[in-house]
Amino acid sequence: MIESFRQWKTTTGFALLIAIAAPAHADDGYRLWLRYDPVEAPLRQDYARHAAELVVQAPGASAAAAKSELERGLSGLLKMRVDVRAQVDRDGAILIALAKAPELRPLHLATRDLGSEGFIIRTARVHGHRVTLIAANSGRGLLYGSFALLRRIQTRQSLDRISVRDRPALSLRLLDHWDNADRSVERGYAGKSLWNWQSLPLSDPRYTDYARANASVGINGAVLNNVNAKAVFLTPAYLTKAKALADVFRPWGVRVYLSARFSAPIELGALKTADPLDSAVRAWWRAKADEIYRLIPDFGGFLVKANSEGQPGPGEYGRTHADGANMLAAALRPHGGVVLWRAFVYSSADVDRAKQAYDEFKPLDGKFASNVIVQVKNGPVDFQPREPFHPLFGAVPHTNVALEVQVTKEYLGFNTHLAYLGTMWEEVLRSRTWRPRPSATVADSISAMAGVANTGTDRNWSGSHFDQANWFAFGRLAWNPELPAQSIAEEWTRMTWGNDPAVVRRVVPMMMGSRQAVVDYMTPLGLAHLMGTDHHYGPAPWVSDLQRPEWNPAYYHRADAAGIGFDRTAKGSNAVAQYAPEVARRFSDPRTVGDDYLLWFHHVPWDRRLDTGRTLWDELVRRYDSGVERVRHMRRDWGSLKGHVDPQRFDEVATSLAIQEREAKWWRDACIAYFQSVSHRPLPPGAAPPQHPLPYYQALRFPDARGH
Ligand code: BDP
Repeated sequence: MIESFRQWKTTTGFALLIAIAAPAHADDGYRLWLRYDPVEAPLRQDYARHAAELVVQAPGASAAAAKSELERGLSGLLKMRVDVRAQVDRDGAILIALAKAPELRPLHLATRDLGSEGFIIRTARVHGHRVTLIAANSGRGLLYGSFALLRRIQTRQSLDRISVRDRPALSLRLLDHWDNADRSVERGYAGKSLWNWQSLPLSDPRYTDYARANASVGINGAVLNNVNAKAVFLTPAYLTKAKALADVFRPWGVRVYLSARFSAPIELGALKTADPLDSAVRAWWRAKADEIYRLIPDFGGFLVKANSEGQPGPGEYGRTHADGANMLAAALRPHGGVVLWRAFVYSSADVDRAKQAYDEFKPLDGKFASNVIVQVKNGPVDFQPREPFHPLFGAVPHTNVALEVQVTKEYLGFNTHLAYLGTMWEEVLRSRTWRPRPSATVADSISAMAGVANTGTDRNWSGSHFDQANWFAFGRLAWNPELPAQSIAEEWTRMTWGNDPAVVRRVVPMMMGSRQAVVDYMTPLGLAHLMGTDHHYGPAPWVSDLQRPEWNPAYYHRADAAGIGFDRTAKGSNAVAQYAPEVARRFSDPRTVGDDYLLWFHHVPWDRRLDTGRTLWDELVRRYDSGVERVRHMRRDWGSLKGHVDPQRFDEVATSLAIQEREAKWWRDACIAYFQSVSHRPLPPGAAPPQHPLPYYQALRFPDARGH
């Protein structure tokens, strides 16, 4: 479903830089990657030649937003006020115009394939003058083009003879906020919810800045409330609040969606049932949809978590996910809305939690209405530091599928551990599903991407400066799943930390290796879910006595005297059979599965010799050590940037990295101590011995004991 439509220039296109004075002022990170600090002279004069005036020839709120962002951005970057004119009357103008504008007719632009969000940026002659033209079929396209132009200046790429043609590969690029009415955020590590439900519909300038940030990376929708939904969000009072947000977001191309509680007809409508085939229930949802669209004419639709972790759903009435989703889809259809129906389901009944979503949803392929999108987490379990791709990707060709990823780092060290997730999502998007054709990837099988947001009221929005990169990378990848994670990291670094070559040279490799570091010190070689079961923060591989089997870390690692890992081959749970035969074959064989997923699919004897020449036990210990080692290097590399980065942000990152190093050791030592108690193997020579005996770690409780 993705059209290949790339305009990515490799990083070699970045302009070379001259020495930059060390930034001295304090900075709290509020401006995100939209900092617009002055370009250094003489490059600034060069860019200024391309901004002799700004001419906007397009009506509407999004074109006005584009204009205001360009004025803001250019005045910051170029340290001058840019003249705004009605007509191009000199060389060096920036002209923003709808493709159908009469001025552009002589250019014969081909814009049909740009759709409603794509844009062109190119050098052109208009009224006899040399201009930089941003053209699109809609105001939103112009807005995205304007951000793309600013990004080029922010990353010091040349505007001479520019020729860019771009459009999003996926039509829906959404942030899912797991925000509650009391402003708490489920799995939020950046303060409270951005939405002040108490004072809404009163506005707040931060709502606009949120929408600007999203627009700058192409995010075009926001689900306002938690998937563990409360019916209150569908009451008239809350819909009025949602409308206020929708009104602020609209010029920036961001539509509002709501998580809908499936049992709302009972809770709000006093009906006896929420059975999706009941006519009164259907009428209730129709009336609710009509009411919403009267307030929010471009409302995006509903996100639904049903029959999952205690949420109500059609299963209670003996109906399928398709029955439930289609009922809501019918209510939204007249208004153009969609239903995002989550496939995150599991229960203790199954021998392998990883299998349940596929088992429930695969038979429903072709049964979902055309405005239903089944939203599938990247892996079959739950946002672990590393999982293989979810077997539903590519397996349901007659169903619209969205990829759900978690921007907030619930299982990757919250906001204190630095982990750039661009590499993780690149890995998922590029995974070959072999279905429906051998070359098919996860990216080919999706029409939407949703990211569980990491935003909150912290001044830096995301709880740490580097977590902003994950918001940024999510948007960039949802726009173009083929973008390399490294290029995105470099863009973000230049926009966020500046173009000082010393900074770019250090920060980009730090980011690129950071997620693997977390994998190695938490869950190496395909292990998963070794963390504390309620907070999901610190190590707890010893937990095995919780009431539901799949809540226990021991359920996932299955360590015993013989070995470690979850046998998902035909001899075990046979989860491998859910993949295409080519993939299943590779995953089934411990010699071909690869280190990354070894213990995800296999129970491996401790003394089995791996490709590396080491035994499994020795390799495991080595991975834990190397995770800690990488963090140590990140700290050192960051430390070398003192004076190259403003002091406040420098110190904050340095403090987080110190926490991360301490906690990486905590993870390593606790896991090794535990696995050693099971395997009874000696530590390999050179390995760091755990600092404490096992009972010490087992007694640690988060968060009070985090300062160990
Ligand atoms: C789990 C989270 C839980 C969410 C659930 C979900 O721990 O808070 O409600 O995912 O995705 O990872 O619904």
